[in-house]
Amino acid sequence: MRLAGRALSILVASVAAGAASHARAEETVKIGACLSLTGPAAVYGAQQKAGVLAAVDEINQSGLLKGIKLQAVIEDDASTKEQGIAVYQRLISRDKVAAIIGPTLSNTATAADPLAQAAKVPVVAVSNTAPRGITDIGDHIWRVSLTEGQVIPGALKRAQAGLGFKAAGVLYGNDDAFTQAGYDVMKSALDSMGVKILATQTFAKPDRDYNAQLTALIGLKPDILVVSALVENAAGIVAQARQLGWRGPILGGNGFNSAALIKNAGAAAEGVLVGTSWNRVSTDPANQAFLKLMASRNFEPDQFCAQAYTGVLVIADAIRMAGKAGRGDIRGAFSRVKDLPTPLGKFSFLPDRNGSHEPALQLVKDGKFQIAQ
Ligand code: 1QQ
Repeated sequence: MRLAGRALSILVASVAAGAASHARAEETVKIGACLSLTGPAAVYGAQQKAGVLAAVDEINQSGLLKGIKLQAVIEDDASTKEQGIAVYQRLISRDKVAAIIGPTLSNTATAADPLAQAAKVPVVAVSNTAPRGITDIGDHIWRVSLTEGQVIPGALKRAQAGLGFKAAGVLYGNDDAFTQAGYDVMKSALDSMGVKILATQTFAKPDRDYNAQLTALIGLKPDILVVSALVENAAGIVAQARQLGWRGPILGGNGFNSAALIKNAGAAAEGVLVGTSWNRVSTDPANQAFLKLMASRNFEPDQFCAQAYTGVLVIADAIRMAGKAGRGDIRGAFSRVKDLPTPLGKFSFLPDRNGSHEPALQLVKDGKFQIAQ
């Protein structure tokens, strides 16, 4: 009996193995994600991690890539250039990833992306918004996130149509690639709109007291404060401006696009305006499906989650079109990604490897980001 039972189980096993050999062997393809999970950009990184994992699970379950299964390799760049470089080295040489998503900050990307370019590993930036110094690193660096240049001028114009401001006070971080680039965009947009910049003040990332700068700006009686800052600084700036009696509008750049701004600034955040790449209330089926997916995972997504999710979708679409997942295959298929349905809208790359879709303007109202209609 025991022998017969054993023989039977061997027979069953060999039949199963025979059946499996007819199917295509499943290949696992590693997608690296270099995200800020600690340090000042950690609130963005947590959202990005959730978006990457949701997209990888969804694609694997859908069978879209036939015999290919995606595996996310997520590493923490600690919001610094140094860690970003170390993470890229590991992803490229140790993990041999087929593509990299990230890094979270433009500042880190300027240091890490050249390694991927040199190793011919395709990168999809999902949150870098500095207009220059990212995709122009080389032909392996692509970007899903709209730049400040694609979002801020439109946001300022829409805000001005509603508020009619004529004079601005400007405040920006002068020690970060993104906050500096955001400032450049804000200045040229205000100049071209004929809005007078009464004064410009700066701060650095470690600063927590902005009273001197804000007092100087508010004293000049601008109609609006325009601020380029990462979220940790942004919340403090907004709160301190209100404490100093500022009742007017504040318009922020991409760094403001986090619920952490509202959580940390509290009621002071009411009325803050932010340009965004993600229209959270879009009724587009791809956005509704994304919202449903994240709700099923008990996760409240923000723009960074939607962008990271989209980054994985873009890589999967390239693999689907190429029918294989080598670094060169993925890189070669990016230019064929056209009108891909995503939570950000129908997504295509521009010839300069930057993304293209509709931005929106949002306003903090009743403790939440609301799309300004
Ligand atoms: C950048 C950004 C940050 C505000 C978000 C990650 O846009 O560094 O480019």
